[in-house]
Parts: sequence; structure tokens; C-alpha cells
Amino acid sequence: MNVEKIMADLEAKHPGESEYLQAVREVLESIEEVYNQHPERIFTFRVTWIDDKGEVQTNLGYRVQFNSAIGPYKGGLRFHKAVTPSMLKFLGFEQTFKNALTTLPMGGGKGGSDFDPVGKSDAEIMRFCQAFMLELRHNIGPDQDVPAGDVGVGGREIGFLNGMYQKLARQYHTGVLTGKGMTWGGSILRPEATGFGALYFTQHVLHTAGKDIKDKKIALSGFGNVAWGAATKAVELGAKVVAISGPDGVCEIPDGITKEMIDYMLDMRASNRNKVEDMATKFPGQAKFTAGKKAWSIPCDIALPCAFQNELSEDDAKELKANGCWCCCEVSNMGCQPGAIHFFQKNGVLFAPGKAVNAGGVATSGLEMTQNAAHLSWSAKEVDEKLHWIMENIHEQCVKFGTQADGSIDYVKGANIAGFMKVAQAMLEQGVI
Ligand code: 2IT
Repeated sequence: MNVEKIMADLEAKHPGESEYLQAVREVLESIEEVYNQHPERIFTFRVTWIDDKGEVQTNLGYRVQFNSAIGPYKGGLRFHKAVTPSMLKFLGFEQTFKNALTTLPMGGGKGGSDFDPVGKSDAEIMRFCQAFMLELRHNIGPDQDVPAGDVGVGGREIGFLNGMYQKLARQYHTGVLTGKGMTWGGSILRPEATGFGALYFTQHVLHTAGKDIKDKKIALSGFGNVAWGAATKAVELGAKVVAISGPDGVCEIPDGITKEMIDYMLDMRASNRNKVEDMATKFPGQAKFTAGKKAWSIPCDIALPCAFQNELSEDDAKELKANGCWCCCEVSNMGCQPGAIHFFQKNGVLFAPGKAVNAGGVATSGLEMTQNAAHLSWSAKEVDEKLHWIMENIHEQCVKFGTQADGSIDYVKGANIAGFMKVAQAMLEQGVI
């Protein structure tokens, strides 16, 4: 984040408010230098496990504890062959601001491994998760650091991780991980929450622009947990999901995704094959697979990146716009490349960034922690109402800090400033530590 750019934007918006501008500059300058570069702590560890052939495999595991000014470190674990410390640092950095936006008392963290789940058996996944927890357990706990899922880590993996944690630590607190199963401390709606929250946020963006989601065509990328939740809520709200995608290509669904197809996304995730083509094989009349193409090649009104960072390039943005797309809400963390964001903003395509749009996931993790701490569980209605309120509040914060002189809303600026100001204030008030 660049202090001068933020200040120039703020000065344009609040001309002459010298005390306010001075206070903001002070906060930004005092924190930025130290903060941007430096997570509080990074653990790196070796993970050895035995594959189904009886051979020893070795991976690297990490936990980045980025910032704890607002509460215990909180953020997901990513298992993906491309995981590096750099990737986890960017995710931990984003997570810190995102968590601040949720209004809940959570600091920022991220972790994971370069373990590649593709093609692994359930038994191999279990042995890997157990070996990973053998090390990770030393640095986590309900008031210390609370990991959850991310790419490659869902309910199955959280189960294996939690089982091993409890066995090793002999501590049966339910709040060590979030995204747990419903019978062992999980929150109802946590699996759906990232996608549901993203659609609630999208609705606010659309309503603020005088539009409605009903009957709109949505192209989304991925077919994992986040894409599944987003597709479920999109259909419930009357939109039509016309594309899903995977690393192998895109499935076009001209008549819109059905409930059966959405259910099948869960089987595709559980199979560890990582191929979206399986949807077209299962539903040949309804889904048409094209190898090597992205979801952004399918004409739509709204694009929802739900897979991986940098998955939407400037060229993709141009193709989307040329095909009639007028809104992109980033659901994946940093899903759009800078050139794509710039193009959207310059060409009148509504754009909102991941740290605001996808915050419903970690927010509901926060609600899971609350339920665990109080030893109770809330109903779906209660969780959904809280999730609604949180997404509305995040949207309001974006409007407050991102409204431009011409009345348009820069959601990127709004989310960055709102999140940053809260973290910076919490750090300043707690002194040099
Ligand atoms: O990127 C994210 O916000 C997540 N992967 C969810 C983190 C969490 O702790 O629920």
C-alpha cells in the first residue's frame, strides 16, 4: 500500500480537513514501513509421511502469523503444489485487513504446504494431515492461532487435522480449528459462508448501482467449496450460473446450473481429480466442456472469480467486457491481476476486491469460535442473520471510505483504508511491542 496514493485520494475527497488528513498520514506513515514487510512470525517445518506404495514423502509446511493486534491469528491453510512462503505472506497480509473488516476480534495468519492433493487417496490425505499437525500443534490454540481451510483444505482435511491435534495435545477445546464438522463443534453454514457472503455482498454492490441480480448470467471459476457456495446462493437468488471452470478448462452451462450439478461439485472436489470436465461427462446434455479455456470466455453479466490468485488477467477483463459483462466481484483472494482491476475501474465495470467480497468465510469462522467458546451452537437462521449483517457492514465501510468525488464507489480503496485504519489504530494504542 502506498501512503502518498492513499493521501492524495483522501485529500481529494476531504479537501481542507487538515487535522483529519494529518492524523491519517501519521498513522499510515508510522505503520506502513514496518508493517508491510514484516509478519510477526513464520514457522517452517518438514512434513514426512508414507504414501500408499510405502514410500517416504517429504513436504514443507508453514504457518505465517501476520498480525495479532486485534485478536488471535486467524486464517486458512492452503495445500497446493505451488505454495511458497511468498504466497502465504501475501495471503496473511490480506487476511489481516479482511479480518479487521469483519468487525470480529481476529488477527491475521495463513499457513499450508506444497503438498499436492491431486491424485491422492483419502488414506494419503489423512496421513499427510496427521504428519502436518505433528508440527503445527506447537503454535496454535483457541487464544493463540486458529487455522481453517483454504484451497485444498476442506471439511475432510480439517477433520483429520483436528483429530490429530486432540490426540497429541490432550486438549479437547473445540476452538482450535474452524470449518469443523457439525457433530464435533462446527458451525452450521460455515461450508457455505464464503460463497453466501460473496453473493450478499454482490447484491449490495448491485443495489447501490440500481441493479438487481435476478435473471442475470453469472460466470464463475472453480468448482471447490467457494464456487459451490456461490453457485448455491446465486441460483437461490434467481440468477443463472452459465459457466464453471477448472485447471483443465471450462464447462459452459447455457440453461444455467441445476441443483443436481451443484451437488455434484462436492463429489468432484472429494475425488481429488481436479477436473471440471467430469461435470460434462456426468451431465452431457447440459454442460459443454472446452479444454484450455477459462470461465471468462463465456458471455455473462457478472464474473465471480472463485478459484486462485491472479486467475483473471487484463486480457480476460477485456474479453468479459466485450461480451457484455458489467460487474466483477472477486471471491478468490487477489483473483484479479492489477491490469484487470485497472481495466474494470476505467471502463465502468463494477469491481469489488476479495478482502471485502469473501470475508463472509472467515467471519463465519469467527462465529464458530464464539459458539465454541460459549459451548453452544446457533441455528442456521441465527448464523445467516449475523453473516448478512457483517456483509452489509463491510459494504457500508467500503462506501464510507471509497466514495469518490463523482459519487462512484472505489471498493478497492474503501476496503483497504477501512481495514488498514482499524489495524493501525489497534497497533498504535497498544504501544511498541
Ligand atoms: O481466505 C480466507 O479468508 C479463508 N481461507 C478462510 C479463513 C478462515 O479462517 O476461515
